[in-house]
Amino acid sequence: MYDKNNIFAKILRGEIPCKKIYESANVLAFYDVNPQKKIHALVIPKGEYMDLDDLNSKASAEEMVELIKAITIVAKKIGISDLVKGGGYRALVNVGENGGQEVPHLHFHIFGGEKIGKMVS
Ligand code: DGP
Repeated sequence: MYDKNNIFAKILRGEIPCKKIYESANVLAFYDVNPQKKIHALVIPKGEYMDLDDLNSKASAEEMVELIKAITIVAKKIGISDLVKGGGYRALVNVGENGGQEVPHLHFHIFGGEKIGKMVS
């Protein structure tokens, strides 16, 4: 069951501040409070989805498309998407305990601004 008191639900309700990068009808993107790389952003759906499976079974096609599109919009906005200018980034989702998910609201991590290194460590 979705936990309405998770930290991202609080950010979405405006109860906790965030450094906002981008917002649309169904998506919010902001900087990670504990960056793991030089640039570390998070892209989340506004809908109450715990993980990818939850999104897949409950979200509209419009919400899904908007979420995926937001990754590229955000990467462009924070200046890490232009490959000619040395950009490039990694987008990833942690799912569940084995996947290392800590916050139970679906989120895409976007890492960039430097070489991101090994895919899995
Ligand atoms: P994950 O391990 O995939 O669930 O990643 C959760 C991320 O959320 C982690 O990188 C730290 C970030 N985070 C946790 N609390 C906050 C917060 O209050 N604000 C922001 N901006 N990020 C947070």
